[in-house]
Amino acid sequence: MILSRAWAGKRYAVLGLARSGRATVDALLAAGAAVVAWDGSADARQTVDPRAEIADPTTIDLAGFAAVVVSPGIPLNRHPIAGHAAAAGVPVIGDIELFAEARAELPPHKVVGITGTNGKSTTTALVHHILKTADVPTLMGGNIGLPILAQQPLPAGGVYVLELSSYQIDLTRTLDCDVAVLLNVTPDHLDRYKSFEAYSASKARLFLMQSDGRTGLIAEDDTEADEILSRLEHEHQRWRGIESFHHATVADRQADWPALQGPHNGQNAAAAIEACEALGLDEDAVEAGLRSFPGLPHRMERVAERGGVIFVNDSKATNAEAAAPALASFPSIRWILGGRAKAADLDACAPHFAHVRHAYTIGEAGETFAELLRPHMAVTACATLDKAVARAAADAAAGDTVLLSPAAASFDQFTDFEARGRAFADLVRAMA
Ligand code: UMA
Repeated sequence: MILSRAWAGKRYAVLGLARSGRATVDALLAAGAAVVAWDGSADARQTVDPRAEIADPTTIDLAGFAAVVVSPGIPLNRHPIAGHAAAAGVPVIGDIELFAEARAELPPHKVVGITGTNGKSTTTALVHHILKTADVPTLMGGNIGLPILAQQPLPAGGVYVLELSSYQIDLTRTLDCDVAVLLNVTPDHLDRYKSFEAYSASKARLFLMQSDGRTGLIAEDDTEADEILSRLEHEHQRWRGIESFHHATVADRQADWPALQGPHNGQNAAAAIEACEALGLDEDAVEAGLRSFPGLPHRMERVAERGGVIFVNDSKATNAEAAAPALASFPSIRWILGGRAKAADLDACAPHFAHVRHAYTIGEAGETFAELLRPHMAVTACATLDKAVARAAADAAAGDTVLLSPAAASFDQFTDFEARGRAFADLVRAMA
C-alpha cells in the first residue's frame, strides 16, 4: 500500500466506495488518519464499516477536515458535495492527489502521467511493458483499473505509469509528472463539463502541474491536442520541456509490432517511444518492448490464426468511432458487429467500408446495422454471436481477418464487453 505519514492524525471524508474509494480508505486508515466514509450504495458502505465512520459528507459539518476525497465517478459538476465542501473551506481531491502527497516518502522514482480521450490504456500498458522488458521496476495505476494507493511502493529507480482520466486530473492539484503525455482530445464526457473547451482545459492541467525541467509530450496529429500545445506555449509561457509527436514518424516500423497496428496505435507507439526515451531508455530496449507488447485484452486482440485467417477480438469498440481504427487496420475483413446501439449511424466507420468483404450483424442493432450497410457491402443478419462466428469463419479465405468490432454496447446479450470478447475467443478456440 502507498501512504504518507503526513496523513496521520488528520480527518478525511471519503465519498464513493468502489475501487478507488476503498483503496483510499485503506491507505488513510493505515497511515493513522480518521476516516468518515460514504457511498450511495448500502453494499458499498458495508465494505468499510466499522473501520471507517459511516456518514454522508454532504450532510455533516466538514469543519476541521483535511480534505474530502471523492471517486472519479462522482459527477462533481452536479453533486452537492462540491458546494458543501467549498462552504466549509475544505479541498475536494482524489486518490491521485493523495499519491502526489505520498511521493516525498517513496524511494527515488519517476512518474509518467498519460491522458487523452482515446488510447490512454494502451499507451499506459505499452510504456509499462517497455519498462518491464528493460528490467526497470514499474507498475501501472489510475484509470486503467488499478487504484494507485493499493499498490506496493516500487524500489529506488522505479517508474509509476499512471493512466489519468480528466475526472482524475480535476481532483488533482500537485501531481508533478516527470513525463506527461496527451494523446488526443475529442468530445466525450460532456455531461460532466460545461463545454468541450472545459473538458479540454481539464486535460491541459496535467502540464500546468509540471515544474520546470519536466517533459511534456503532446500529439501533433490531433487538432485539439495541438491547440493545447499552442495555448500552453503562448498563454502559459510553457516553452521548455514540451515536445510533440506524430504517428507518421513510426508508420514504416509498425509492421514489426504485431499488437500495434493501425494509425491510432502508431500514435500510441510514438507517444510511448518519446516517453521511454525521456526516461533514459535506449533505442534497442524500446524496440524490444514494442515488438513483444501483447496488447490489451478485447482491443484488437489477435486470438487465433487458422489457415491464413486471423481472428481479432475488438469487443471494447462499443461505438462507431472506436470500431473505425480496427476497420482501418486490416485489408480484407469479415466484420461482426451489433449489440445495443449507442447511435443511429455508422458514419465514423464509413471511410473504411472498402476493407470489409462481408458484414455479419448481431443483437438488437442487427437489423438496423444490416440496412445501413447493405448499399455498401454484402451483409448477413445472424442475430447471435455464435452464428456470426460460424458463418464468418466458414466464408473466410486465407488473408481475411474475422473481426469482432461491434460498434455497439454489449448489454442486450452479454453482461459487459469483456464477457462478449471472451465468448468470441471461446467460440474461435472451439472451432476444429
Ligand atoms: N457513487 C455515489 N454517489 C454518486 C455517484 C457514485 O455514492 O453520486 C458511488 C457509486 O455507488 C460507486 C462509486 O461511487 O460505489 C463509483 O465510483 P467510481 O465510478 O469512481 O468507481 P471506481 O471503481 O473507483 O472507478 C474509478 C474510475 N471510474 C470512473 O472514472 C467512472 C475507473 O475508471 C478507474 O479504473 C478506477 O477508479 C481506478 O481507480 C473507469 C472509467 O470508466 C474505467 N473511466 C472513464 C473512462 O475511461 O472513460 C473516465
